[in-house]
Amino acid sequence: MPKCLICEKNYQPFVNFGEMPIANAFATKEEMNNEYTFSMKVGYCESCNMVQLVEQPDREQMFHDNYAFFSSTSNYMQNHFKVFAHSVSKLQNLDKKSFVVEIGCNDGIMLQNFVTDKIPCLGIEPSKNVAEVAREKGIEVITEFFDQNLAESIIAKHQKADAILSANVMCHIPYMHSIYDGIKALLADDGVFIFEDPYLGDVIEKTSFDQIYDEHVFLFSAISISHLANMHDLELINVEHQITHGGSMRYTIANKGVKKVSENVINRIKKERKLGLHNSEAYSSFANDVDQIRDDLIKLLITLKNEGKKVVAYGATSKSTTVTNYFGITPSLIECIYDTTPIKQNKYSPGMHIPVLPYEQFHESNPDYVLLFAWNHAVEIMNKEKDFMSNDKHWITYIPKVEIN
Ligand code: JHZ
Ligand code: SAH
Repeated sequence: MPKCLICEKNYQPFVNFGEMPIANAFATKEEMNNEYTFSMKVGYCESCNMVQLVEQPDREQMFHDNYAFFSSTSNYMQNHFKVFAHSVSKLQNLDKKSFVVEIGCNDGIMLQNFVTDKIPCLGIEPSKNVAEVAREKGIEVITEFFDQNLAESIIAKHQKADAILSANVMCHIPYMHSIYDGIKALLADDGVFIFEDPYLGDVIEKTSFDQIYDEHVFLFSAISISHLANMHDLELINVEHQITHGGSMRYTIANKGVKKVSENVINRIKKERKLGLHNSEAYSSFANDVDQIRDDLIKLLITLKNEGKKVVAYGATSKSTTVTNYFGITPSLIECIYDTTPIKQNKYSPGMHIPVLPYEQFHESNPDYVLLFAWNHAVEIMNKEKDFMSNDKHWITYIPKVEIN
């Protein structure tokens, strides 16, 4: 039986996706012959309530100098992080004497706002190619993995942080205790650690199984984060639900006893208990629910193929690697995937080898149906394509169930 990454108790997996490739390993023809895979299972620890991947590839397999995800590809997300940054400045009264650290700053989508406002900041970003884009925006970046040792070296060179921020990064890191020890050391007495990640409650309610892939080691809840913070003499003082990435939660953590705990925390934990997230039964039907989506989607794609329809996909997301590989979606069902990210273009999707083509060719391809892999950006994308999609063309979505729009 696997051992919990947080409390070391044994737990049982509740869903098994089989062998999976690295979600962001978009491959050239040569690389396609030598793909790394790992066994992807997810379990729930009854002792500390943490939902987690049983096995995870080494971090260097995922985060390196050719990392394929660039945060700034979505205009909606650019605005989201601008509003996020300004809310932190207001909460902590930040000024030119303050210090902000972001863990996993990627291309600088969040920190660029602090640079504009002349608030001193530092990004930690191990994937060198995306870090370089952040540097071009005038952001100071350390290209290493954050952990307790790195936190100590930041304190020695800079000062304690008034705000430590992180978005869609904490759930990527298996060595949580070293992270929290580092946060505890780096945080000023009245500092805040604010992070957001895809929310377990949304994943269970919507069966958004494609949030599960190599990079996502944990699916957090207020219950599990409150417990983890406590283990490190820290305290969960606020939670705010976000609509980003299909439903996320923003958690605010402070030194224990220093700041008032918001009613939001108590209310959210009550909600989670009502939903049963603290009981293994909540996870018992998940695998069957995923298989129902698989059966419906595959049936639809085969029907469309038999009718001679042209079906393509939109957004070569990390999430789509779970969908295509678990469902067995090959180029015979989906011709290609269109995406705006240059590093993914003219390569093949991990495992199923669906060609990824430049977005510029999407309109001329004249599809009948478009499978929206970037369903979390549905509002932004459907709005952008509304004129093009109006003539007898249809979107297909599959979270929470298969639908033709
Ligand atoms: P998107 C990544 O997940 C990986 P992914 C990571 N593990 C994570 O947690 C989240 O991000 C934060 C393209 N696109 O955001 C760009 C268009 O082509 O759903 C991207 O390749 N046109 C860190 O990969 C993809 O779609 C558009 O108009 O699942 C979107 O990827 C837009 C808006 C996007 O994240
Ligand atoms: N914050 C951005 C980027 C998310 S992508 C956003 O929300 O869009 C996840 C990033 O975390 C990657 O760029 C990856 O290189 C980085 N990362 C992974 N492990 C890390 C660690 N231990 N310390 C700092 N960054 C890490």
